[in-house]
Amino acid sequence: MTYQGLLHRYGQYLGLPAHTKTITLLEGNTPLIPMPRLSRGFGCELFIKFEGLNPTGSFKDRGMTAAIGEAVGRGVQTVICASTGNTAASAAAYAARAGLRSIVLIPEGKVAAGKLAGAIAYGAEVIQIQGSFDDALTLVVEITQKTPIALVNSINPYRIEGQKTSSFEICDVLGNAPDWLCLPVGNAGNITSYWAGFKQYKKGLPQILGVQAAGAAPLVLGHPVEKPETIATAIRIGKPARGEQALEAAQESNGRIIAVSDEEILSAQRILASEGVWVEPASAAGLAGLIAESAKGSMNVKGKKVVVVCTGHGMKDPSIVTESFKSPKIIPANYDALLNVIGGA
Ligand code: AN7
Repeated sequence: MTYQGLLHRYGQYLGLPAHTKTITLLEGNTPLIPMPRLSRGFGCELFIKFEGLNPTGSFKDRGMTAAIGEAVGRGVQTVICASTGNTAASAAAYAARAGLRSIVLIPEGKVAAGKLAGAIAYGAEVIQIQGSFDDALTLVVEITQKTPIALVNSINPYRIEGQKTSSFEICDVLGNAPDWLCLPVGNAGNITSYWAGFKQYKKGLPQILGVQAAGAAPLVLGHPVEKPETIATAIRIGKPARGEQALEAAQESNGRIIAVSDEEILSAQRILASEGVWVEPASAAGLAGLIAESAKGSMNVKGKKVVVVCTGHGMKDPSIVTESFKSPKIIPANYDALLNVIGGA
C-alpha cells in the first residue's frame, strides 16, 4: 500500500487522544542517507537523517500532524505558535490543510526568508515581535491560557508524540538504534522526542550529542541567555521550554550537550553540501558537534553507527549562502566568451 503518513504508520505507538483526526501531508518517511566520504573520515558508519525532506522542509511536520489533528478533533478553530520560522511554516501548512485559522509570532527580522515566505504562503497571520523567540513564546503561552486558541509549540505534548516517529524510522531502517545520535538543540523539543522514542521502541539506545550554538547555549552555560545570537536563527533560543528534559536525555544516554561556534556551523554546512546534502545552518550543528568532539578525542566513533539529524532544508535560508559568495560572472552570449571564462575542461 502507498505511504499514508505518520499517524497511519505509527499512530499505535503515539499517546494521542481518541478524538485525534488525521491531518496529513504525508510527512515523515524521510531518507537515512549514507555518507561514504564522511564515514571514511571518521572511521565510522555515518548517516544523515534528512528531515529537510518533510513537506514543509523541516522535522516540525512530524509533530504538527499530531498537534493539529488533536486540536481539530476537539473543535479548536484557531491555533497559535511562537517560532524561529520552521514551526510557523509547519503550523500554517497543517492548519491550512485542516481549515483552521493560524497565527504565528516571530522575532522581528530574525526569521530566514524561506520560512517567512512559507508561513505567508500557507495563509498564516504573521506577527513580528519586537523581542526574541523567548518573548514570543511567553506571549503565546499567556494568550492560550486565557482564550480558546490552541498552542502548537512543543510545550504541547502531542508535538513530542509525533516527533518520536523519527527515532522509530531510524530503528526500522537500521534494524537497531545507532550508537550515537547527533542533533541541534533549540527549544529542546526534538531531543526530548528522540530520547522518548528510542526508549519506547526498545531497539537499543543511542548516546545522544545535543548541539547548541555558542551564542545561544543556555543548556551548556547552565543559565538562560537573555540575548541569544547566532547565524543559525532556527536555534536562536535563550530559554528552552524543555531544557530539563534535554539535559536528562543527554545524561541518561551517557551523551552530552555541547556548544559550537557559528564558524563551525557554517563549515559543517559546507561539508554536507559538498556531499550533496544542503541543509540550513542550524541543521548542520549536529555534524559540527561531531567534528568538534572527535577532534578533541572526547568522542570515539570508530567502527560505530552514527546518525546525524539534519532538521531543515538549505532552501529555508538561501541568503546565508548567496551572501557569502561573489555573484556569478556575467558574459556576452557567445561561445568564445564562454570558453574564455571557463578556461577549458
Ligand atoms: C532547523 O521553528 O524552535 O530543540 O520555532 O528549526 O526541538 O527546538 C525551530 C527549532 C533545530 C531545534 N533545527 O529544535 C521554531 C523552532 C531546526 C529548527 C531546531 C529548530 P528544538
